[in-house]
Amino acid sequence: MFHIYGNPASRSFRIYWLLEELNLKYTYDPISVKDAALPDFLKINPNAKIPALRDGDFYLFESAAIAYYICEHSQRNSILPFNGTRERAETDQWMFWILSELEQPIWWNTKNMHIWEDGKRVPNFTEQALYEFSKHKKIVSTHLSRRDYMVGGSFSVVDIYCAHTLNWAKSSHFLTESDSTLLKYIESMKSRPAFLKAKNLLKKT
Ligand SMILES: N[C@@H](CCC(=O)N[C@@H](CS)C(=O)NCC(=O)O)C(=O)O
Repeated sequence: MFHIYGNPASRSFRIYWLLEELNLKYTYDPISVKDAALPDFLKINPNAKIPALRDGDFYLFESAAIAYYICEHSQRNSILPFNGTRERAETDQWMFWILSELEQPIWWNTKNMHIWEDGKRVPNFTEQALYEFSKHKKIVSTHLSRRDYMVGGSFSVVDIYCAHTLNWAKSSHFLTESDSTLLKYIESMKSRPAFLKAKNLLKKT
């Protein structure tokens, strides 16, 4: 059984959504972003960040590493294509791109707007973040204008990461009505039963 430390208003949601897609059992161990800095949690993730996973006496941090670990356990090629295939290489390409490119301007903007204390904030930072994001937005929008899913012809772990990140961009006002391809994609991913199940389940806790 997987134990997931986190909370739904964070990147942890990606993991709950994945577990629901795979119909795997897990426990939800709620921890706030603030409490992630407490000494007991630092033993689990020295970065003071969520999510983190426990599987027996094994601990893991970094949401994508956690997602891959869970996918590998499921042995389901459609959610994470098997190693050595071209689809797997494309999966890795998009996963690394989402985390290192697409997500970063949104994340740094969130830090600047909501996380850092007043003295640390950089004026007009949103403008720079939007500029960077708009370059990435074009790439993903062009890609999705020709297909329903990020890789291959079916839903995979990349769609969880991409839709979650784009939805974060939307709530940060980084998307406008003219981003119809991306907005349509987000809505389609959010209508998946597993997404709704994760959302409802976590609402109750
Ligand atoms: N690259 C990490 C990022 C984790 C992360 O930054 N999580 C946020 C919540 S979504 C957090 O715990 N932030 C606390 C902080 O930055 O102090 C991952 O994908 O797991």
